Amino acid sequence: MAERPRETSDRPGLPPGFLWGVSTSAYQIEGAAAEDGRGPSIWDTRCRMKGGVGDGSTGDVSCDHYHRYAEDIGLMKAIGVDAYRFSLSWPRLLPTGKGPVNPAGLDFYDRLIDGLLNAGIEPWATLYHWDLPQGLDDLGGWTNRDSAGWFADYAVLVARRYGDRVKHFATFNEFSVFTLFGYAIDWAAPGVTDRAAHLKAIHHVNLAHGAGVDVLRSLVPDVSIGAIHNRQLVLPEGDKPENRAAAALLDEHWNRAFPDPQLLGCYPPQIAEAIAPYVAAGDMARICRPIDWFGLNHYGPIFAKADPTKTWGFGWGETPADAPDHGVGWPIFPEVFRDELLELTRRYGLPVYITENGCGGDRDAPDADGRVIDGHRIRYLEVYHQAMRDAIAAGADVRGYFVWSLLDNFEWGSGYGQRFGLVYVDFPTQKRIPKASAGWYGDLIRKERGT
Ligand code: IFM
Repeated sequence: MAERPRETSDRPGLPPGFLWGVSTSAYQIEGAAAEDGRGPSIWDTRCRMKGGVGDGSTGDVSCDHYHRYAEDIGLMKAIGVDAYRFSLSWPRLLPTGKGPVNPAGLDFYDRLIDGLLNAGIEPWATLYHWDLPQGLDDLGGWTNRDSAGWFADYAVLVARRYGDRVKHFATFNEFSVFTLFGYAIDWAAPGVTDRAAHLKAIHHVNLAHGAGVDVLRSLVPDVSIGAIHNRQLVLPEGDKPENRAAAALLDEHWNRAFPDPQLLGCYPPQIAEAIAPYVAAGDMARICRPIDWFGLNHYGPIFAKADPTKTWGFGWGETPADAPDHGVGWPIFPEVFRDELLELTRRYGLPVYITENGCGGDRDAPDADGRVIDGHRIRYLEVYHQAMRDAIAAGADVRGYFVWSLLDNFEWGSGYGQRFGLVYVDFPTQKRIPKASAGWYGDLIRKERGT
């Protein structure tokens, strides 16, 4: 289905039917990790490895969304969002990744989807947000070429079960983050650091994406399919030639290793050369399948430097000390966001949904009156919102915006140290407190809709 503008009319400046949402992911909020037949994922394994997660925490309970989903839908309704982007937990549906299905897991997403629809909130489902079933990692995970077929079978299950009610699907979330951090830099599960493994993972995930698109297209009537990419400008630390070369290679890995083959049919030049041994005849056509929208996750630019000790010879550089702060307390670059939106429209020609943008940090806490006043997050969102409007005014085809995230949650390698939520979660009691930013976002949505 071609992505069409929705039919309501909004304030001048935004396209009609502009969509406002919030995003989360399964492992980061659901908890109930060993409940009702869910199998382990590679993140359950990593959380149990020494040093796997900075604060030694796990997603075992997290926000307990598995049990509190109805309350969380109520929070979204109170904010007034149009759509909720969540991910399905593959190991909750297929505990070992393939083979027997878990009926209780299927039922959970029925309840969630029905609850959203009853609340007037559109469900946007992502098939994969990093929680590969451990049973599949035991078979090589994404380094195994069969992984594309495993993913396609999982997509069939999802499409048949939920495709009557869910019409917006994304295949993967942030392809390059989980492959680069998981197979080249040991910052994410499964914690491999090997060039060949990384190249195979890139190619097989691309094949899985293509296979998933075909499944969704053939089984879900009126489906709208996207893929969600992290894209951030990569700048060299300082001006040394080796840092410029590092930035160019990181740019290929971070920004182009997935959207270019999926949407233009080719790998960027340095990766193309390295990955050639793993590309079989016909693969590029399997990867480059028509989709309906580009999902952009964007937070800010990244800085690269040469580091010969690392798998690809690049490492993360320092942000310049004089980088603009905009009153948020850490450097932000909204003009980079504006330019990225324009570049996406030009390069790939697809409608863009901003599927993640938001502000983390470790300073949110209830005040003496029990309120969480997160002025820094409001400032960040205001500035990025204006940058999005500037991009749209200059011709970027942006159709919607999702804040990351609804809830404070398990922030991967940082554990619970980084809070990104519009809603504060007191993890020991599971009490939810909408932060000042939740009120701000609701007001913005109403103002933009003119309601
Ligand atoms: O929490 C993550 C999310 O899972 C993927 N995008 C970035 C977020 C903040 O780091």
